[in-house]
Parts: sequence; structure tokens; C-alpha cells
Amino acid sequence: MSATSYATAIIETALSSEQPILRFGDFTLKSGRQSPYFFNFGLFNSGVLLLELAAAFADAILAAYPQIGQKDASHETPRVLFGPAYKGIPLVAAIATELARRGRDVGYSYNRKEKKDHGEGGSLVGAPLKGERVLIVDDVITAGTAIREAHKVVQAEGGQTVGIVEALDREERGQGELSTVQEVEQELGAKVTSVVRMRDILFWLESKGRNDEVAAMARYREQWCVK
Ligand code: OMP
Repeated sequence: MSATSYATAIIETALSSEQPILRFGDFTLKSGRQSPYFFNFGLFNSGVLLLELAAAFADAILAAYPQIGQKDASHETPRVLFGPAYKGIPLVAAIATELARRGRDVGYSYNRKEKKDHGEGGSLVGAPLKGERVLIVDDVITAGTAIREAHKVVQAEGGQTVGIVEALDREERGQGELSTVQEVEQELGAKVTSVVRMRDILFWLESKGRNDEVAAMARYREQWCVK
């Protein structure tokens, strides 16, 4: 399977931005793994970059849930987007806006990291999740820690996580033989959709003849990714 046009668009934007969002080299991940690449989504930090990221997310979401934001959408279709604090906050607002521009209206919300005991109370801001089918929006899944935490917030608010959409699936192994994404899908009973996968970056490097980076990525894939 080749890369989608939205994956290629994000890879090219990430490599050509003023501060490179996608970098090749030697990086230590949150999981402790040494990686030959790192995607820093915090660097989608201008209006144009955020708009491009939101458009790619909207493409991936519409491909996975063609009826999202329509009045007569099926019972499997999410109705609210949830963006975990902090990085999910601007992202979820931008994606909801982009979907609205395409004629699709979905709710969106996010959490506070600090508990608040006055005003509207609680840790959730935005569309209520109680009794709703929720799509969690996240940046990167490596070992799945961040996404499991976001799911707990959705559950605590009485929502049902029906899906997760992430900017990058690093396609790494989880606790056993399955990938983290497969483990998360089984554990949460929710589908995971990705804008970019590790293999898309590898295809892109191959297509540009960047052989040293291809070799480093292929070695990493052999060591940490599912076959
Ligand atoms: P897990 O919580 O282990 O799934 O890792 C996801 C987190 O890793 C993200 O929320 C980021 O903080 C960080 N990360 C990146 O942002 N980009 C990468 O390319 C790799 C990681 C990472 O540390 O694995």
C-alpha cells in the first residue's frame, strides 16, 4: 500500500518548515528507545502549518468516517472530538473548524490538567462527553501511554471512545508481538486511524534516494516495528 496524498503532504511540510518538524538523526524517545527520526508536532506552530495539519487530519477522518458531522450519521460514527491537554487543544479546535468548512459539524472538547473548583467546575472544557461517541485526537503513538490516559479521561466523563485519530503511527511493537496500535484497538475496542505511518516516511525517503536515512530507518523498523 502506498502513502496517501495527505500523508505525503504532511511529510513534505514537516521537512520544509522553517524549524524542521520531522528530523533525522539520533533521538531518545519517551519509551527510552533510540530512534533515527523524531516528529515534533509542537512545531506546527503557525497558522499556515496548523491549517495544513488540520486539513490532513480532516482528510483522514473523512476517509475513516464518511458520515461524520452529518445529521443522519450511523451509530458507529463519532460525534465529538476530544483533544487531550495540552497539545490536543489547538489541534482539536483546528480540526473541528476544518470539518465545519467542509460542511460537517462536530462537537469538540479538551481537558484541563489542573482540577478547577469554581466556575464551570470539572476538568472538561467544551462539548460534554457524557453518553457521546468520542474520537480522541492525538499526535504520536509509540508505546501508547498518552492515549491510554486520554481514554481514561473520556471514560471518567461518561463518554465512549469509538476511535482514535493520530498524526503519526510509529508502528512500534507494544508489550508483546502486536503493535501498540493493535493492542490499543483490542484494549479499548476502538479503531485507530493515522494520518502518517512510519512506512510512509520510509517510502518517501526511498523515493528521494536518501539511502543513509533509509538504511537507518530500516534497521529501526527491524528492531522495533511489527513485521
Ligand atoms: P507514547 O505515550 O509512548 O505512545 O508516546 C507518545 C509521545 O511520545 C507523544 O505524545 C510525544 O510526546 C512523544 N514523541 C513524539 O512527539 N514524536 C516522536 O516521533 C516520538 C515520540 C516518543 O517519544 O515516542
